[in-house]
Amino acid sequence: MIQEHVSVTLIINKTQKLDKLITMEREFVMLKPDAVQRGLIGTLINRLERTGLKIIGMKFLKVTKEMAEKHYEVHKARPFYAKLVEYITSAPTVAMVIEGPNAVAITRKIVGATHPADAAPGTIRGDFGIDIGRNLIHASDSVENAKMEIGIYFKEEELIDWTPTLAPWFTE
Ligand code: IDP
Ligand code: MG
Repeated sequence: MIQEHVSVTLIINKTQKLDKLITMEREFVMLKPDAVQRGLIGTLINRLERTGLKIIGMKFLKVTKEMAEKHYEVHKARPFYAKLVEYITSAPTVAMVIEGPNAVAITRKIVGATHPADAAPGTIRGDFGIDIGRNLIHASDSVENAKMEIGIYFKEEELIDWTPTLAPWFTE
């Protein structure tokens, strides 16, 4: 009886550890040219930063046509594709990699729906946008796509492994 109890406890502990491992994610975020032109870099980064998700990479860059075509390849056949590439390459951007538990879902929630008119108040697109073609920010929609997009904009050695001192106040 005691033996059974011990093994059940062990299984639960293993499952909990596994959960933590599975949910630790990397998310790719880009502040688009309209966000930079409108002077919103600090404001928008603050919204992501204050969640407790950890920034592990950041750069200010003008996206090249080649980068944009790779990034938005999935939208190649869409009618808005050419304008999307023109928009994302039109002025500097801020590219970021953000890490933490459920980083993709949490970031996408803060970013809001694609069209600012559908985006909830309190989200970045809901609070700062009006036009789907000027929706301020990109965030990958899955861990897999985040990995691919991070690879377009960052070398692995540009991502910093660090421990925020407040980490225990954000996660158990
Ligand atoms: P997401 O950015 O919310 O993930 P996606 O459907 O992946 O949305 O579209 C990528 C980007 O393409 C959007 O953020 C927006 O900039 C642009 N886009 C999407 N649909 C339209 C459209 O109907 N007209 C103009 N631009 C669009
Ligand atoms: Mg998308």
